[in-house]
Amino acid sequence: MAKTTTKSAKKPAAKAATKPAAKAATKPAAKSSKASAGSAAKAAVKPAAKASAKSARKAKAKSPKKTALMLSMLKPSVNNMSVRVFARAAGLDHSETDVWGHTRSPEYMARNPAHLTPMIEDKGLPRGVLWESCAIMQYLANKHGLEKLYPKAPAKRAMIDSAMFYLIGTLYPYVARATYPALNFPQYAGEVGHSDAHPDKKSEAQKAAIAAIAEPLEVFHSFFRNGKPFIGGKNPSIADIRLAATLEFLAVIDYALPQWAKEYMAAIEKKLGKAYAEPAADVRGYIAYVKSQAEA
Ligand SMILES: N[C@@H](CCC(=O)N[C@@H](CS)C(=O)NCC(=O)O)C(=O)O
Repeated sequence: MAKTTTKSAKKPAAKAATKPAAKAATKPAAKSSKASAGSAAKAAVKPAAKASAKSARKAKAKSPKKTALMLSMLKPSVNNMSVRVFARAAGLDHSETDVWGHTRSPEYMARNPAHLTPMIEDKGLPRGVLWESCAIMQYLANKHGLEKLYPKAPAKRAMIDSAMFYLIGTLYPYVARATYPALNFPQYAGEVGHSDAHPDKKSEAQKAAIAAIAEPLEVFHSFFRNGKPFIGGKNPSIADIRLAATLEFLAVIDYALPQWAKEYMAAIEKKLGKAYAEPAADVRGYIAYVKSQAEA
């Protein structure tokens, strides 16, 4: 059975913004999700025990328990939610450390000069760490042979990669411009929202981004899903996890999702169960918190 342990970095900075989200998630996150990869690894270890000592050692080395995954994350973030959902859906034993307020500390920056989360630590990696949500999911899916989440056949895999790159390069910047002001997240340098432009100009830029979301959204529906329940086909792939998590942020601006998107998100949550619901509760808890603050 795969385990998820959640640790918190000790600084008080973590408290303010993550408090409601943390409350919602600490309890269920401590519980484990079903271990597809974990049990697959177990099954592999059993017969290996009968075989030679060498192959038994080899099988053991492949066990996720031996290579327990360490994930540095921020609970309110959908970039992080993607990897947190993935790790649970894949049944990977892992520990999560909430690094709110620590990403620019000298210790963190020494390991990750991009100061980004999600970040995993893994001895097999040339620099010991890996960031970028999609790269993390691709790496772990490759490493653990998780073909259901990330197909191996080149043409099928290319579609998953295309959907994820399209999301990161096109859809996500619109979502960030549209939602970050409401989420109280800093905008990227160069954005109108980051500048000292008049509030009307910022609001104009936000409205333009909100209007721009519809087109890529429809591309995911009509092109990537193409009549299938998920981009991955019958089952959600890593691209589906990444898309559904991204769409969670739109609740903060009460974005009117098309019906298909509502049904799609519900279908992913139904299919992945707690693996999706637990990390989603953190994002939703944070959104409920900022919305209640805005109304107060
Ligand atoms: N494209 C990246 C985006 C990662 C990202 O923007 N992470 C933010 C949280 S949403 C972060 O860690 N920011 C902390 C910082 O920059 O110090 C991914 O998908 O992982």
